[in-house]
Amino acid sequence: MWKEIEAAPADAILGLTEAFKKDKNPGKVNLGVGVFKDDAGTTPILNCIKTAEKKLVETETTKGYLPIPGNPAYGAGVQKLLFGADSEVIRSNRAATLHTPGGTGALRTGADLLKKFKPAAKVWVSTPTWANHKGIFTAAGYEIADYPYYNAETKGVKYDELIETLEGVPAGDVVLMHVCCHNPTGVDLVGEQWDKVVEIAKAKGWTPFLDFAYQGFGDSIEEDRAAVEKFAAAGIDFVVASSFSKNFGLYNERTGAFTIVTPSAEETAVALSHAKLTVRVNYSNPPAHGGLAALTVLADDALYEQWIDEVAGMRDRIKAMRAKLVDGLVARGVEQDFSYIKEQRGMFSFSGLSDDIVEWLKVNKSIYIVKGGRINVAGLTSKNIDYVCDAIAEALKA
Ligand code: PLP
Ligand code: TYF
Repeated sequence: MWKEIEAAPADAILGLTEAFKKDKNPGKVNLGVGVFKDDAGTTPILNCIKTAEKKLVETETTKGYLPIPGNPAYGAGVQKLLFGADSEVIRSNRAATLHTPGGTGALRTGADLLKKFKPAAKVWVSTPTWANHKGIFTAAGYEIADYPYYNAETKGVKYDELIETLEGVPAGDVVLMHVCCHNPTGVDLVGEQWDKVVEIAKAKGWTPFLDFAYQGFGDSIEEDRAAVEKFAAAGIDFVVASSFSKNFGLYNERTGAFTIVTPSAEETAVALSHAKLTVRVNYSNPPAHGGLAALTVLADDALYEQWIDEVAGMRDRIKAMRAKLVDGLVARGVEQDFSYIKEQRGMFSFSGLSDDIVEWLKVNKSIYIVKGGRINVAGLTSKNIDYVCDAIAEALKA
């Protein structure tokens, strides 16, 4: 049956890694795919996870199926991360959490669940957004609409246009928002800007869908959840897709969570019953290992402290590389102002490099950057930073 069918194009981000692997240049640098790397250029297993995994191996007695929503203790642990341990949402049983295969699994579970009850809803995404957002929601049958977000001139958020658009989103539509460390821009809403968004969501009746893939990569686990707490305090319906790929380094263990918040415990129980049906026909129940490892860390005071330190270590390393990149370009006489890269948050920097420069860097220097100019700052190391700064300086002058 495949004879007549044309091959699909490679994924814009993962395809870049395939090209990188084939490149024979020993000095090649992959600044594409969003994976944390340490200064040695490796994606480490966190020490807290190593310890947790040892514990698991010693204490696990079965590989029997998990319940459809996963281990209830995992859901409780995730809710503490999302809302804080003494949150009203938790006390009132207004949240239900399902262990999902990664943040992607959470997004798709939420997309399918909401589609069932809002078949005509559009999903609104930021311009730009993570490429897979459109793919996931399109696959779930949604029409996609865009809201203004990144301002390439100011390197900030188009706040007034964003607010105007959100004011006009029809009740019942879904609005997908990045809680922190926006992918790909690294530019987030702050403080009162979130209050305004929450106020509009409440007044207009659209459903916030929060994508939370980088908790801890902005300022801290607690500070990065500020927007989630604001939505929770509003007493409205919303959902959250959490990914633990980055902050627990559990990329290939496919560890995430889908959380539903409603105004009452009764509604949440109804929502959960339907979410279970959605999961049952997709992947039936989650893969256990990554979630159990994360739960082991969350449930142990010493491992939790170690995790907080390790997340801070990843965050600080990325911040340090941002500064080295900006200062390195200044030191090479680059006149274009790149200082905004220091202010961007999370793993990514929307560098402002044009697609022509991005292509030039790939062809001439074996430096791989996503089209649109997104740099994975964690791909910079003390070994390759000078090479990258030299190459960008040369490209800008070429
Ligand atoms: N959402 C955003 C914004 C992401 O950047 C990512 C991963 O890069 C995800 C969701 C999905 O994460 P996971 O690998 O856990 O599926
Ligand atoms: O770099 C990014 O934005 C992501 C990374 O299954 C990624 O696309 C790669 C594989 C995957 C999920 C996310």
